[in-house]
Amino acid sequence: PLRALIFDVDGTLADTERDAHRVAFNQAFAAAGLPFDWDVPTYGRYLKVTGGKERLRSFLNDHPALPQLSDGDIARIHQQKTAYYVEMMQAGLLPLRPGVERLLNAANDAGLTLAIATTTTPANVDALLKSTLGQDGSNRFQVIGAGDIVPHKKPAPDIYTYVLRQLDLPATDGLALEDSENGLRSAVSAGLATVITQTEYTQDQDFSSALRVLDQLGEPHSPAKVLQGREAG
Ligand code: XBP
Ligand code: MG
Repeated sequence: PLRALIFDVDGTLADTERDAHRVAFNQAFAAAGLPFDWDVPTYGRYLKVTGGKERLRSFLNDHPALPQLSDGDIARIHQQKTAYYVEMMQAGLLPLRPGVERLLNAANDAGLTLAIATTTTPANVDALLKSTLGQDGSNRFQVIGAGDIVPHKKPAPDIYTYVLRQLDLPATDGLALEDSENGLRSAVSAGLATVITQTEYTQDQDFSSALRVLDQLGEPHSPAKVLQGREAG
């Protein structure tokens, strides 16, 4: 039976990548005096690498003419990036995606357990949940699996396996909500059925192993849907 919903954060709970994570990285690069930044398409390409520190390392590996950084430098720049990201969340400008809060409430009313499985740094999750769901936003989730607590980030199954173990549930009792192919591969490898809500960055990815692929969780008659319907003619 279905007992738990396990949510990814970035791209699933909120559209954080383009206008928050990417911008925070660029602020941290500028503050460190680094001679590069990430435009929207470049960031999209490097989203294939999950984890902010891992993403920066991969970018530098691909650009040998740029100044190369030690692991310590990357960790410091990434800490600064996290601080900028948390500031952005505290400013409260980034909403949850359409329908997310309604689904959280409905799941809660139905007696389902809520949990989080994400690659992102815990401070980022906490700041997003506080700014969108209120001071006790994090308490709505029984388990929050985030960041470096497991050895291998998505698409490895580790973070979902960790969360299931903490919940003491078999994968057949859970449903994962994801926005990306890396996230889908992680959840499916852990044995979870997965619903995808696509984003601008992930809409062309391979979701053939998903239970369902949706453009969003919003109300069937939400303005966005109506407008899309009109565009489609
Ligand atoms: C999210 C990520 C993260 C964020 C940045 O993937 O890949 O790297 O972009 O977070 P998912 P940090 O949605 O699949 O969990 O900079 O804190 O690593
Ligand atoms: Mg995601």
